[in-house]
Amino acid sequence: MDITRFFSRLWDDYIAMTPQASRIHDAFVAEGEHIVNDHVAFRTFDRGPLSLARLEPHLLALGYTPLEPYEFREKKLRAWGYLPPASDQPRVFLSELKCDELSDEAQAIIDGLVAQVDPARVAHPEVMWAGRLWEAPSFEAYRTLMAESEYAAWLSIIGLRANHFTISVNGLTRYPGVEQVLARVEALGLGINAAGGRVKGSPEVLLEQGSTLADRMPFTFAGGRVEEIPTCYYEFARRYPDAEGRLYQGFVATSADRIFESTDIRRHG
Ligand code: OOG
Ligand code: NI
Repeated sequence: MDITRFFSRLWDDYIAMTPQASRIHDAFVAEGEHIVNDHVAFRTFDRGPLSLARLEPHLLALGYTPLEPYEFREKKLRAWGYLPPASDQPRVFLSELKCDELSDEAQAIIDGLVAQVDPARVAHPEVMWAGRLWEAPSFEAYRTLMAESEYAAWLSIIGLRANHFTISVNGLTRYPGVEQVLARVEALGLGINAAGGRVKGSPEVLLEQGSTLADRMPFTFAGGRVEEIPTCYYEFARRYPDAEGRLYQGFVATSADRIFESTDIRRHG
């Protein structure tokens, strides 16, 4: 699949899950801004047919290059950053849950989910926005995962898709920094993820980032219980040039650690 079509399909799925993203995007476009995507991110389980290693070939087929790994010990995650074939295409952040580090009970729940994935579907690039490839879990199973990993609980109901797109603040003309962008987004009535501060990172680490609190929608769990759950969010990133004058291309683990929390139930109260 051609990279433009890949991102257009990915975007369509994302805005269907994340109406706030359309509102934000359209508000900046209405001011005359041209939106450039800094990066998109995906989450997955390191178990079964959807592991990072099984998904990575889709990125390589689009022309992406692995940049470097990142480790999130406390959140039991590992990730890789990927560079696009052309500088006007988004970078990719792909993370996976280290399932071995969860309790036997949580692992059994995850095994039950990934066992339902048809490996044939994983062979197609469309899998990257396939969403949930298993039956809805019960609210009890969701709560069990939640007690050990917000990421696991989120993934069990949302599935594989872009969990955020990221507007490049460098690409905006009317907004000098991430905080000014966050203030504009807040003026639309949307919540900002303040974990670790509204703006994460600094010019010293060559990357500043901020994000919304994830959108919400009602979800029907197995057995019929309906609860409002966090879906996906929007991020804003500003990159700085390194000592050689080249724009920093990587991610920053300490910032990413708090960006993950944009989908946390506890951040939403
Ligand atoms: C990814 C969080 C990290 C970044 O830009 O550092 C991230 C996620 O929420 O899955 O996107
Ligand atoms: Ni991000």
